[in-house]
Amino acid sequence: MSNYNIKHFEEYFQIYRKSVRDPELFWEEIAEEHFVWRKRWDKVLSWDFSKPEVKWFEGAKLNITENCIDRHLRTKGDKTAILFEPNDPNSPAEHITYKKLHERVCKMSNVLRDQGVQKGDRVCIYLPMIPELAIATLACARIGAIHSVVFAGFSSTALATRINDSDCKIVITSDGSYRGNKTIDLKGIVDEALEQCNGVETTLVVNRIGSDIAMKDGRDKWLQPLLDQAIPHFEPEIMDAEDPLFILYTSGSTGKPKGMVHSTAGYMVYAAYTFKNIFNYKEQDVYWCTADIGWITGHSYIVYGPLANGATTVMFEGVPSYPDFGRFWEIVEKHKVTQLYTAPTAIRALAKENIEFVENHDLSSLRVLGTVGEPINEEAWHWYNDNVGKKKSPIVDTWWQTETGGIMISPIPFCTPTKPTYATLPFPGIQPALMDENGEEIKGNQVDGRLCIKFPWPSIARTIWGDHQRYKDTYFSAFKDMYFTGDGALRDEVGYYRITGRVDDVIIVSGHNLGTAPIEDAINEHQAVAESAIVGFPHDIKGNALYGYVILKETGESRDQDNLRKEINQIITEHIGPIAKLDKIQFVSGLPKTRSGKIMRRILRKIAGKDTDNLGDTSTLLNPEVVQEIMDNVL
Ligand code: 7RM
Repeated sequence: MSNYNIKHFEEYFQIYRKSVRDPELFWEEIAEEHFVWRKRWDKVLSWDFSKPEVKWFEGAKLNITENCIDRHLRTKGDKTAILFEPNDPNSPAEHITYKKLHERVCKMSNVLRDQGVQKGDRVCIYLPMIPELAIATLACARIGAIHSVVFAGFSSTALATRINDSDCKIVITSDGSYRGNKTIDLKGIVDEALEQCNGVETTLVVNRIGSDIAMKDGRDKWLQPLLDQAIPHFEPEIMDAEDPLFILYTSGSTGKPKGMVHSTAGYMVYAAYTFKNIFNYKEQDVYWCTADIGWITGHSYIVYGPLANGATTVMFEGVPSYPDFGRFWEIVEKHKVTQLYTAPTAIRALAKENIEFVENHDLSSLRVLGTVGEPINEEAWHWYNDNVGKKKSPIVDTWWQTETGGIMISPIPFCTPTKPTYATLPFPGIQPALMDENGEEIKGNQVDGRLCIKFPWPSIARTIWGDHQRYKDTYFSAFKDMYFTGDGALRDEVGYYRITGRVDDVIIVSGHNLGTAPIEDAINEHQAVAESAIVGFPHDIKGNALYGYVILKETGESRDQDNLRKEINQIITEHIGPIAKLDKIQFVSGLPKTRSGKIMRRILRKIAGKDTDNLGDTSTLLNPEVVQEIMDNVL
């Protein structure tokens, strides 16, 4: 029995049981049969969640790009690896074959090496969804540098924080980016960020939009002339299994973003294995994940997972609404996309539009549909299933996190019967547990609790860059010997999981994780603001939108409230990005607080969501009178 290709529901259970009975044997067989290694491992797994420390395939040597590119050259050199669909529907799509990808990654590797980038150095990549983004990412991996891709929608302050946190010495960016019919001045944002980043010696600039930008002498270099002179060969750096492959930042509920560190071998094995099975990948497929490579979904399921399988992976530069809301369906038809992996927020936005946008296109190539990023509501699930999948394409509702590196709970298409809003069953090798508030595991079915994972899997993040203590505190302290996900979940009568959402202070807006703390920090910088609290409330399209409660320093002063609201959102845009803007801002005289001084967000959430019939336990409140005031003035 091949563990690598799960074909029937029965087989899933057999493989799952084996993966729990003997995880080391299970992962060893997969690692052995499906990858190229320069040296075999000495030990499959060593771990201790109390430290916490996890090591997979220790002693092995490899380069992930050899697995994602070189080994396909002989048999699939002329196959399209990356299919680039530009923002402008009238510009031609670009088919980058495995041969061409190899050449471009090697050239980029040579450029980076010439710029002094060594093994272990951190490289910040701040690029739109153009081929150079994937190529730069892979080039870092090829030379053994640690990439830190920052989503190109983040503000200059957010970018600077991330560059400084991991001490990047080089930034790869572009003059600008296209977004629908607008352009964004990316280089301007980088220039602003770099005023706060002393460690950056070089920026390499892709010419994407041909805008007239300032180039700082000695620091800024156009990338293309350097690539033109580079040779198309680069011997991959031989890495240890546990060498860091990349850092990717994710918001926390407190303080600065967490730079999650992923390792090389375990990450590769897990991303490849999950991709193969969860997307039912077959040789002729054209697979499309609509995420940005700036998020973990793009890392694992646009770049590494698909390429490790020799797949054709679509990279889309644009947005679902440009030139109109038929764009996704036009792309599916044009490239005969077989797998479409997107987010509930996109599905909801598209479902709101005229159904003709969908019906005008031939979607018969689609075989598997996927969703990720937040819980999918029943209505969106059915819309996707009925109108896009025509009730024939299974929907894989994939639950996972930046920290987990790969999909953890998901149906396997044509194998696991799906159920709307349920991520269903753990992937082989994943051992979930539901925990109660006293730290006890809740056994049996038809229960709910906090979702933890009991046993390590190959792609678990190894640490938070520069702050191992925070890694321990955040994920391994709430429950003994368990990885705590921060999510709540329920398990139905047959053992299927449904993820109910975050139990901490991270709010997911349009699929983007936003910590409340950094937003509050930004608002509090406004000179008129004394204190603030942000909560999420349900929103038809975004899933959640942000509701801010703001205490002003001087009460009674007749300030223009609408103007203040604008200024507050302006500050948020500058500090974090437009994605974190508040939909509603209510000025209040106080915030409900516990005696220990913690804001009771639970109450604020209920008020913002207009769900105030039962506010729950308010006995620990220091100032109950403020609750009534807030309710009376709710927006
Ligand atoms: C892949 C990704 C992680 C958080 C996670 C959940 C939520 C993700 C689902 C989901 C319900 C899903 N990484 N989440 N997928 N909730 N069903 N299928 O999104 O680090 O950016 O976010 O997203 O709360 O903890 S992430």
